[in-house]
Amino acid sequence: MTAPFFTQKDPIKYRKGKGLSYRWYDPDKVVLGKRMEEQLRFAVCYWHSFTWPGGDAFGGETFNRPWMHTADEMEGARQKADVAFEMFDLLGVPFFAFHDRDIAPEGASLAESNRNVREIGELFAKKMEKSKVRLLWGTANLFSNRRYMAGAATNPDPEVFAYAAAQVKNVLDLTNELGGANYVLWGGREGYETLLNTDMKRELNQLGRFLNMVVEHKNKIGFKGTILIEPKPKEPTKHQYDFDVASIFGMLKQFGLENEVKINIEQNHAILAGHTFEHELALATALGIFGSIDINRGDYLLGWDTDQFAMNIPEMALACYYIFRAGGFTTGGFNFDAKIRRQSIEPDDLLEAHVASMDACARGLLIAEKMIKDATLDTFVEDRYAGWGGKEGKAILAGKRSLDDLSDYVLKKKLDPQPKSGKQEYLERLLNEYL
Ligand code: XUL
Ligand code: CO
Repeated sequence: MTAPFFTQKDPIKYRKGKGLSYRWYDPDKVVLGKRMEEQLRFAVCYWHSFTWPGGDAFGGETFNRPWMHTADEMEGARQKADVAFEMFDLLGVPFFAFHDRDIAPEGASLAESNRNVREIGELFAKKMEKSKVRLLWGTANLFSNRRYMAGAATNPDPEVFAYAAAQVKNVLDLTNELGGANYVLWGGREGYETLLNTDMKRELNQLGRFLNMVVEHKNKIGFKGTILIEPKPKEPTKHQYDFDVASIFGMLKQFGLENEVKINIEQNHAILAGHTFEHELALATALGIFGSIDINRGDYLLGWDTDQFAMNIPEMALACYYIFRAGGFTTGGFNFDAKIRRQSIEPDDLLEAHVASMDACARGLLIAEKMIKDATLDTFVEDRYAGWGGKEGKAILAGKRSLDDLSDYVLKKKLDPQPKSGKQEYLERLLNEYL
């Protein structure tokens, strides 16, 4: 018996109770027209919290979780589910997210692996009857097994493509049955290690076909959730095709999927792509393909995906500003794709991490609310483009002016447009006032 695993016994509440409490995350507080819980839609991720053993490139397991050392792996998977639901209920989070291989061991054949995933899926369904936690998204792990070393959908071998498709079918069906709000595709190894052995045109077409098959299956089974793609520029491969929001948008257009698929943006991946988190958020909302986020933080001094719990309040404020000024989430949410450090070996460190990061996000939301309500920033940006609301500006955008027309216009009016200050330092001071 693994549960109770945590020393914390009482559900964690806003500024109440013994032990841990939320200082800022008040689920019932109405922010920008909705309860905080409904705005932020927090999800615990199964993989980092319960399946990652604490290893790094130089050393193995540090956590010694009991469910990772059972003689019967399925017994371990059931114990892990007990602990996961214990944590969901202690935190009071509204959602969780999983990969097929985090929740159940891979079997000797796909049929056995599918059965293992389904058995744990049934256990989830039973536990969800007693818990308020819902499924934010499911996904298939198409990157750990060696069969996927050269990619899943972009593999040179169509049998690997078929295997990946079969795995996705099983998890998409399960996600649908569990009432999941989304299904995520992260192209773990959809990229290349060396161009010397790679036919990029072929691989991109394979990826396009795969994505279309996922959407076709979603429609066939009547899945009401959103299909999301998660960009990441590199790691594990040298170059990944789903590099960032801009390149995914191009791909979706190419494959005719721009109205079918949305994006799950991860903070750490944005940084690896050389962008800020808010750049990716602002672009996705501008293009109408914003779906959800994986919330964590990278280390600005390290060039890899450290997946630390997000704690930086100014960063969360800006992220929330761009998410909520565009209306916030529909099916998406804040998924904690974050892991505690490998020295954080006490069970309650998992709770501390989530509580601290939920508070940081809640503070970010409260700051964003001030920024949105006050609207000084928005008004400044609107004024900056005010000229486009005039007769000529409108005519240009409506396609009613040619280069000839504009040349005549400038010459006739003797135009000599004067530059205006971009006021960056004023805007940065303004931002600091809200914090
Ligand atoms: C990997 C990553 C994934 C996806 C889901 O960097 O972020 O865990 O979130 O496969
Ligand atoms: Co992620």
